[in-house]
Amino acid sequence: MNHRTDTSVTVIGLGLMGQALAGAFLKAGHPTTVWNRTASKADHLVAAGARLAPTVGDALKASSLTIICLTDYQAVYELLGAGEAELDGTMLVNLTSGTSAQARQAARWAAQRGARYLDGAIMAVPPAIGTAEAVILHSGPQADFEEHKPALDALGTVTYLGADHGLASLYDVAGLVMMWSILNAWLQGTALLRTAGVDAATYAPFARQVAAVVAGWLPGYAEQIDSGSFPAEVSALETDARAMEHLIEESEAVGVNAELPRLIKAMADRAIAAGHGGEQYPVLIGEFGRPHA
Ligand code: FVH
Repeated sequence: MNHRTDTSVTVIGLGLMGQALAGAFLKAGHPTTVWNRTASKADHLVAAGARLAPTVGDALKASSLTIICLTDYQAVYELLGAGEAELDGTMLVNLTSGTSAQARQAARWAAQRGARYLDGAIMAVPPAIGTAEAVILHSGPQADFEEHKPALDALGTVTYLGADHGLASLYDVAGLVMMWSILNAWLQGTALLRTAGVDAATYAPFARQVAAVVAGWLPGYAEQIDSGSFPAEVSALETDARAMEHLIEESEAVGVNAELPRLIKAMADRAIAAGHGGEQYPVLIGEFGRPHA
């Protein structure tokens, strides 16, 4: 990664993630100021060269760029909304996890106080911070992102998503649903195979192969969704639904949990009832794109 090391940076919030963020800035050579409610969490960072600000207000004044990473947005308001935190003229990058609505609200809140604001989402665990493996998403004014990207690069693979402050949080949850869906599907398959004495390690390479094949379908399926046309080029939804029934029957017969298979089939059944049985699987976007009554 290409780092410019002269930018002074403040990190507010030294939980597991904030400590990793501050550590990465220090490692890249940035003069780094830190602040945390529980000051002792800064000890090893101070030993590594960080400056511990006596107050959050001092921390905000110390640098041209402030990263904040707290438990949630409520904590951000509690901390930065307190009298001593002067936000006017600061550049805030909020890497606290939340929803898109919370991010947009925080952007308005910051603007009312004269701060420049980028929202962000971290798709990595603390040990990955500072490596290319750490994907860090940003949204908000592009000029602010471009100006501070050389410093933000110290944290990992930083990506700009667009001016809408909510985008980073939306991509974050979109990534989470991919992660949990893949893991849940693998766990369902593992539970089924264990009833026949096949262990998880034996199934894992096969599951990985299936996941890779399905991932390869995504660009073509995305074209169908974006065009709103779902011709059954390889399989119709009603054919898939029959296989879903096998999955439910098998799960019940061998005594494993059938909740996930039933949910999958219920969504397909609704689309079929609405007349989409002859179309291809991505037609289910209609079911995902609205609340379940
Ligand atoms: N850790 C991870 O793997 C994930 C990866 C994906 C993104 N997250 C998000 O990062 C945010 C912080 O997570 P964390 O792991 O650092 O969390 P903690 O170790 O629990 O640290 C929480 C920090 O927040 C401070 N804090 C909480 N409430 C307040 C408050 N009212 N005023 C001031 N500071 C507050 C807390 O301070 P202290 O307890 O040490 O005094 C910690 O610094 C989070 O959004 C994850 O979803 C991490």
